[in-house]
Amino acid sequence: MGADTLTVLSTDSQGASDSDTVSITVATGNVAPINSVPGAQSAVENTSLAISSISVADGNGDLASTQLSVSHGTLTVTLSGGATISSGTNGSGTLTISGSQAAINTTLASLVYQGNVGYVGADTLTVLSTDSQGASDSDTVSITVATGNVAPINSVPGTKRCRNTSLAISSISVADGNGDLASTQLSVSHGTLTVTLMAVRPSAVAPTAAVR
Ligand SMILES: [Ca+2]
Ligand SMILES: [Ca+2]
Repeated sequence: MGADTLTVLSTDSQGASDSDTVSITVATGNVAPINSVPGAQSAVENTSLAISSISVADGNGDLASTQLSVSHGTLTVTLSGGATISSGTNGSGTLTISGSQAAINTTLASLVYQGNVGYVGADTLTVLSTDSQGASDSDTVSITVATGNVAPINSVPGTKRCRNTSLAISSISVADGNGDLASTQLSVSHGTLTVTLMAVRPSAVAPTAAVR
């Protein structure tokens, strides 16, 4: 690529001649944009996740837009450098960022994903970049949305009565919705508590407690 010159030299049988030149400019051929995307992402239910490492480059500098879309959440960017949302809506499941390559990349660096309310499972972020001549590159980023934390819930019986005798209280249990129960503390003010330690199921503790 670059400049070239075509020279035309015509000569007759007596040596008279004419020479002319034609300037030729060889332009760069179009190349498609190339996305750079991160590996699989892990999100938590009802919690936003910044995904800042997406960028795009076009070898001949004519990037036009980058479309982002997910199926089970919303995408939000902060527009900068003159970038605009040319299609879709900021804060929705799909949006297209248009502008210069620098503006698109600065805007992409601000991307935040959040799964739909209560959504737990797999999602896919699709990144589709297109240049002014219609060449494009499409990549995907896997997102796994895990269950958010929920507090343990105790189950306890109603009022218990006893007098100078031990009392078995066998109907206390506890459950944690996302299975990360760590401990259960039991206490009384005017007696003692005794439990028999045993193999414990992850979601339920059923001690034998006695108040004396
Ligand atoms: Ca191009
Ligand atoms: Ca929990």
